[in-house]
Amino acid sequence: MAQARWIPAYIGLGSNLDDPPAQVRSALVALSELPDSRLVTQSTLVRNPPLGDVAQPEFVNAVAGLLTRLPAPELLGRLLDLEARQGRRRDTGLRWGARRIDLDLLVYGDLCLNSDRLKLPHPGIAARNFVLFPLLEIAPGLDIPGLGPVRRLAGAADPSGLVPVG
Ligand code: A4P
Ligand code: MG
Repeated sequence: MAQARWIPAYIGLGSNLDDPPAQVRSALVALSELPDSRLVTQSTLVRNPPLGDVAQPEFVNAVAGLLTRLPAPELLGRLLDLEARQGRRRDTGLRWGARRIDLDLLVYGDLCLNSDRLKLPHPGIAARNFVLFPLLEIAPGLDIPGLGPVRRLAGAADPSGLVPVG
């Protein structure tokens, strides 16, 4: 059920399969249609190399800022539902193919949680330039609970490798 208060929430979007810019844009449209929520702002899309040891195509990432009256677990449930709806395709007609979109709940107001199902703020933020610089773009005054000002975190990160999608 919707809460009485609007909470600022930030969502990280990532795709590296099946026309990533189009995947990210269509997820942004889906975010704009969430119930009891308003999509307030969205960052530039950035191409960037994959983080981690797995050999895989480059990613396109972005961050969106919402105001929402959905409780955090319900918002997460909606994001997982959008991933499932958008993120699978029939490749052989029998099998479901790879996920095309990753939606992470980065920050939800000043909430800090550490359950398996929902960790807040998202544990990857401080180590991910493809999250920090888009966040800095849309919310330069943001103070990430437990981590500090996004301006300081981005100041310590390396923006090389992030290429705006034209
Ligand atoms: N979960 C807990 N907390 C959260 C939260 N704050 N937001 C749980 C979202 N989900 C959260 O997620 C698995 C479970 O995490 C969910 O069921 C939820 O209950 P998932 O998205 O299905 O799993 P995943 O994508 O394999 O894990 P994760 O941690 O999202 O993957 P990563 O670490 O994001 O790795 N390189 C670049 N350049 N850009 C990328 O976007 N992404 C990955 C994916 C690797 N390298 C990348 C990028
Ligand atoms: Mg994820």
